[in-house]
Amino acid sequence: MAKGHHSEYKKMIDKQYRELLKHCQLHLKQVEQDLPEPREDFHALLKDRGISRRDFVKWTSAMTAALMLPPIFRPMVAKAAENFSRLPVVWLHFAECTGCSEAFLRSSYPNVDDILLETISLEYHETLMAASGYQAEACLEKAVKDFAGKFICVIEGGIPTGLDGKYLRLGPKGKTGIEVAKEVAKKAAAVICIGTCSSFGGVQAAAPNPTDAVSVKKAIGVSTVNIAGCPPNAVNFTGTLLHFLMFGALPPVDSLGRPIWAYGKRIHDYCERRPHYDASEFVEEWGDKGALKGWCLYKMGCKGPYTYANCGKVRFNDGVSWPIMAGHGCIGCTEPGFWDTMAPYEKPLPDKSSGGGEKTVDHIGVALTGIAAAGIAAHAVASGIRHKGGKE
Ligand code: FSX
Ligand code: SF4
Ligand code: F3S
Repeated sequence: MAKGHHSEYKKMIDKQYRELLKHCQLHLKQVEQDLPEPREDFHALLKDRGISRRDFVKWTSAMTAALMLPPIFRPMVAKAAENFSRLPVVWLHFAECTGCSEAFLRSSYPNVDDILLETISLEYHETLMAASGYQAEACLEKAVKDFAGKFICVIEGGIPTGLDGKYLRLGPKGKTGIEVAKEVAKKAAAVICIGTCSSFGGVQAAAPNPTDAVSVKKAIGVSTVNIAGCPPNAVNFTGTLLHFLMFGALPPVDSLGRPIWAYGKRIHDYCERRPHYDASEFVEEWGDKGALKGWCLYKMGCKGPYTYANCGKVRFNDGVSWPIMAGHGCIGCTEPGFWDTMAPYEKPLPDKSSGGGEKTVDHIGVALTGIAAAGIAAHAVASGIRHKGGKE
């Protein structure tokens, strides 16, 4: 690009970010007016858990970068975090292993993301709340009524649709998963699917899928933002909620409903073993010389070239590690139908093209989702709240 064009382009992008920043500032003010007072003093809680001011600043920088925002947004991320506990959330469980909730809520060394999730205004969460039976149902009805149009409906688990949904019944009246999901989702500001089960069906939808389990979108026909992964990364969930608090809109998504800021690139694109892939240095057997040297796991079945997610960038457990760093290939857990399509997990997928190598994997990766550019496009702010109920 010629220099003149380059600076014109930069000016245009800077202007867009400045406008976005203004929108964000106004929106956060609105949040402070519209939503209930924070239930927790966030900074007191951080102090109590041994997180210093410096750690928090470091976290805001990392989260701003993870959200693909320039550093001028750092104070806004901090402000959204302080207001996190204002956001009313109703968290539903359907067919799944509850690993998503477990992964988020049982960290032994809580980091800022864990603490955020702890402060969240959980109006209803079956596995955490003390109430059960009629009392639990009354809690759910009250939350949906009190916060109608304002709460976020988070759904964990796929929805069985066989026998009219009767494989999954909940509560004292024995409502089906389909009925509960429909009732709650239609009153929510937005529906976020947490994990691959609610996003795409997940393990219970794997062949032979005896209960005809499907994604929330397919079961009840609403548009959802899908935080895929089995389990997903807490950063991708907190980041998506922070985005909602900052801009009043959920982030733009790819063709599978996954936020572009988190799922816009492949595991293969962020992988620290990638130079070894490019140099054709592969682990050939568990524990061999290549394994000790951290070579590429493609021949041991790594599905990183077919999988869209930021695991290598944000890692898990406060950035400690992630599957490939720990020595096993990616099994593709953020992709629809991965239990069937990515198996066997320790063997490469059959190469259907004659080309082989990077050309093939790039081609397959792009064909899977057909996603486009990131950057400012990952934040284009639509008017009002996106992804709100309604058929697509
Ligand atoms: Fe599914 Fe989450 Fe995997 Fe488990 O609930 S995404 S089976 S980690 O728990 O939904
Ligand atoms: Fe990393 Fe897997 Fe790609 Fe190898 S194939 S570079 S291990 S993502
Ligand atoms: Fe899942 Fe692969 Fe990340 S298995 S956790 S998408 S590295």
